[in-house]
Amino acid sequence: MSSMVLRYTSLSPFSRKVLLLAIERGLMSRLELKATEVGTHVSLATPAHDDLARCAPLMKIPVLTLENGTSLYDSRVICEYLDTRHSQASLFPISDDMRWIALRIQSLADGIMDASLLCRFESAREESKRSVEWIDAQTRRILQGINFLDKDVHYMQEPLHIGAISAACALGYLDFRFAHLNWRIGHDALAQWFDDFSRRPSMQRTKPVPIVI
Ligand SMILES: N[C@@H](CCC(=O)N[C@@H](CS)C(=O)NCC(=O)O)C(=O)O
Repeated sequence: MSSMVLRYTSLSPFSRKVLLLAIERGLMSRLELKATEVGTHVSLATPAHDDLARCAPLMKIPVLTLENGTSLYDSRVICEYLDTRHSQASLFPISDDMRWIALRIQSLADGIMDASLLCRFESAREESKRSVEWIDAQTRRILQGINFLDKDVHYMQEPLHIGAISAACALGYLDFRFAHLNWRIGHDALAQWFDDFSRRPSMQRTKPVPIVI
């Protein structure tokens, strides 16, 4: 059987969202994984990036190329598509109330990841060019986002949905790159939820591991 190609990186929280969904719904054997480095630390002028640009003009990962050659982005679209490719319970709730809550949690978690990546990119700039105000503004978004996720935690219990998956990716990324923010302080319910959620085999399998050079 031909497979779908997922361009991703193992440290990307948005790629992790897609991988979590694929593992949770038994789709991994249908994905061919193609590691594609992006970010300020890599030049975008390589053949791999020309290849990425041909299927995704914004040159961000994850990107999913289907068997018929169509490429899908971003992670929200890919997750929603993959959710149509299994026969287990959908990860996008259909009951009105829960659907909008799950999608809202996904948006908030994605926003926390966006703000975190912006912080990382800015922090990687030379000190003389770096804007502390910009980093502070993104950090404020992250912290306010965590406050709201903590209030929404009762919506993140079973059955599993895309909001919970996204929130886990955002918190996992904060643990990985922003440990100094100590997001658990003052957010006991969220911290407990995340510790329980992190025991899932899908979370263990996709845990980011720092690259030692
Ligand atoms: N909204 C996008 C965000 C994807 C994103 O920001 N991916 C990062 C890696 S985690 C990336 O490719 N960054 C490269 C860049 O911004 O140049 C999604 O949900 O997939």
